[in-house]
Amino acid sequence: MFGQLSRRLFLGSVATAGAAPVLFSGAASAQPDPRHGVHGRGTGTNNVVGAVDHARNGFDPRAMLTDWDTGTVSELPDGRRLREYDITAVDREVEIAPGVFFPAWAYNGRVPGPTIRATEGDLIRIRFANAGTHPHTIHFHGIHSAMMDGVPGAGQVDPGESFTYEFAAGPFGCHLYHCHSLPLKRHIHKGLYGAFIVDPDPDLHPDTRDAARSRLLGTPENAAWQEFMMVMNGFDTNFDDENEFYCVNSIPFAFLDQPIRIERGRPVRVYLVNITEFDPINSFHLHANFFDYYDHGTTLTPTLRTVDTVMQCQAQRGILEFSFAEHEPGLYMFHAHQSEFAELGWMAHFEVV
Ligand SMILES: [Cu+2]
Repeated sequence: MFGQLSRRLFLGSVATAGAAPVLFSGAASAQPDPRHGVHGRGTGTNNVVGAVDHARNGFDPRAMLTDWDTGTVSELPDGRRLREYDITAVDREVEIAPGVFFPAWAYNGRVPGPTIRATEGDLIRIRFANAGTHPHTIHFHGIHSAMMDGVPGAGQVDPGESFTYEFAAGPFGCHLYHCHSLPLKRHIHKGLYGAFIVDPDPDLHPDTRDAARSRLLGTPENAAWQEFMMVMNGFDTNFDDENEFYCVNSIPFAFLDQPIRIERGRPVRVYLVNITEFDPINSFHLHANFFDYYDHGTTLTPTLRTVDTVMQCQAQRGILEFSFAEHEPGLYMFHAHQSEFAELGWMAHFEVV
């Protein structure tokens, strides 16, 4: 079905092909979802038929919204905090859309890899093992020495080998990590990437202490927020250097019919990372509301105020903050504002309750 078709030819063909493993636009026989009107499954909609088996994949895009990995924590002799992680690269088949399997390379078996979350100044120690079939690295976007850069010649790991990366977490912000072996676009697109969040240490930011505490996991100020990790990615399932699917946390439409619940009275913070390969940019557009944006998350005052759309090139990331406190309960869409990406999976709902 996916053979030699480009995604644009593919999109044209499904309208007439009828029985395909994934049906977009019109050919489905399922009943429309009465909760979601035109956006539910059924005739005339943009969606998939059936469901991905998250248990078989071994990861769930919904759990990935909040499954911060704070590592194994201990205290160093000098009083600093040490966070240790074990990350293994594996070859793994992942179901991207119902019945569509992708031969991924994955950190700890998941795409994206674990969301590493630390506090500014913590020592991060990552034991990286390569159980895959190609050389891989972990290249962190952060501050570290040349030896710890995770590129060919500095921390690249052959199959069956291992390497330990070590560096102090910083600067605070919303970052990422990915494999930097060559060819780079294939190693990234195959699934070797993940988010790396560094919370600010409030003691280092006396003038913006309240804002720093609201970002710091474990504080009551942080618990007041509803925080979500969203990694915008895509999948080239026929290896023609174009993506057939676009998503947040790897599964197209994962949050369209099963919206992300928002408690109306609590503010929302989205950690947004774009790792989409092949396309120059991706974007996030929020319906019926506006947000403040912190580019790279490296400031405690917004770099953009009162916007409803932000675009990111590959590896760009940022933090969105918004509130539905003044809104009536209901479904509020968010999606890529490249319409084609939205129709190929990057479309979702918040459900404000
Ligand atoms: Cu790699």
